[in-house]
Amino acid sequence: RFADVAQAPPDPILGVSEAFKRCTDPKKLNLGVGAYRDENLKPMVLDVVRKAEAKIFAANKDHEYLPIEGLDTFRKATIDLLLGAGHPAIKDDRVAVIQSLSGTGSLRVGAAFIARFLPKGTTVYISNPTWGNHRNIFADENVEWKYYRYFDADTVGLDFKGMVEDLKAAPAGSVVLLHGCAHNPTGVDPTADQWAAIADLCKERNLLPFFDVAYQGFATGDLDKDAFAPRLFVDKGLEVMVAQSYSKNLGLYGERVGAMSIVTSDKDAATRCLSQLKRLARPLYSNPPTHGARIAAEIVNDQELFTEWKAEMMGMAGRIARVRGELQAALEAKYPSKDWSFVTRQIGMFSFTGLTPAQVDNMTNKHAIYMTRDGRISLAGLNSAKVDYLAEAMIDSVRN
Ligand code: PLP
Ligand code: TYF
Repeated sequence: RFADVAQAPPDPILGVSEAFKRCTDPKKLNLGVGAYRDENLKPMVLDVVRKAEAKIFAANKDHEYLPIEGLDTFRKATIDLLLGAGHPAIKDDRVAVIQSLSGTGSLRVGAAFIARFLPKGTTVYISNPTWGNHRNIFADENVEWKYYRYFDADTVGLDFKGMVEDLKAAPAGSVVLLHGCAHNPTGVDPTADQWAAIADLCKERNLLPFFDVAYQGFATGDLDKDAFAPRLFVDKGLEVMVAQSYSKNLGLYGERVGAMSIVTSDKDAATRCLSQLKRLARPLYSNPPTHGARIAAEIVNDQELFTEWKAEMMGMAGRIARVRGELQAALEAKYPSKDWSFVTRQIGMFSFTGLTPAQVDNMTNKHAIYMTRDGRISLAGLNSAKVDYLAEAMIDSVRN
């Protein structure tokens, strides 16, 4: 019965962490997973998270089930964070928000919603490349997906023309998955004007934008600026789906804190959409976890903690920006004839280095630097002390 079950392949990103753990080389460096590390390359718990937890423990709360749709104060905080408190869509009750299992679980509930409530055969267009799990999430819900062009390796920038051509060719009613900010894995986002053009195209072609917001705060360090794209689309009158995650910006990775929202054009539709999101969640996991939602709600709904969070967020984004600058300078000093400017042009946690799979193997096998085979490095896993070592390994790898 079970003897014939085939071995599943490891996750291309989380598998890198497993290999890193097994490695005994003292020089080893994990630039695989997109998880923030402090300057000592240790996982970090934000001070505001500690403070919120102290408040929660002091209040002696119980461990009852949350409602299927999650914690009310969390749901409010999360949509306020996305659209800005007092946004007309929130005031008009046009948003269905369900707390779900972080970004991944929220995307999955969204995929289930697409499978059940959008016309049969609706295709989701995802960027090429994208976070590897996007494909699995839609495929496992039997939702068809196709790539749209996104990254231009020659310019190490956005292939905006290709993206627009592909979206123009998508059948009306298709879903377009967009990274809210800090595109994973490329670190390349559309400009404000390009976002506006994409929004107009979605409107003209009746495409449904589905934002994956996993890095709000990590692009610019500013939570509001990083919500520019979803806010613009909603302000242009588009209905959107949004999956949000607090894994990165609050460092709540293992607590599974996030939400799936649908911004509709009328209140009754939002009420019905929420009822169906709850219906989808019930047989999947029944109701979401409590602790992380309480933490996020405490922080976003409390002026003082919220202000502190913004400062800590700026600190994390600032550290990443600093090591980016240092890495680029080291690469330029050691190999001046090559253009390394992409390192600081890219934003968010990642740099897409252009290293080929064979070069990545050299990084790992010869230099004990762990990264994904698509050539992505997580700058959150780099510190000043390791910059030279990384730069030398990269140059050794591109020269061989
Ligand atoms: N979407 C993108 C683009 C990501 O990089 C990630 C990874 O963190 C997620 C979604 C989901 O992460 P989580 O399920 O931890 O919130
Ligand atoms: O891209 C990353 O590194 C993060 C973390 O299945 C992650 O998004 C990676 C793989 C995965 C879940 C989270």
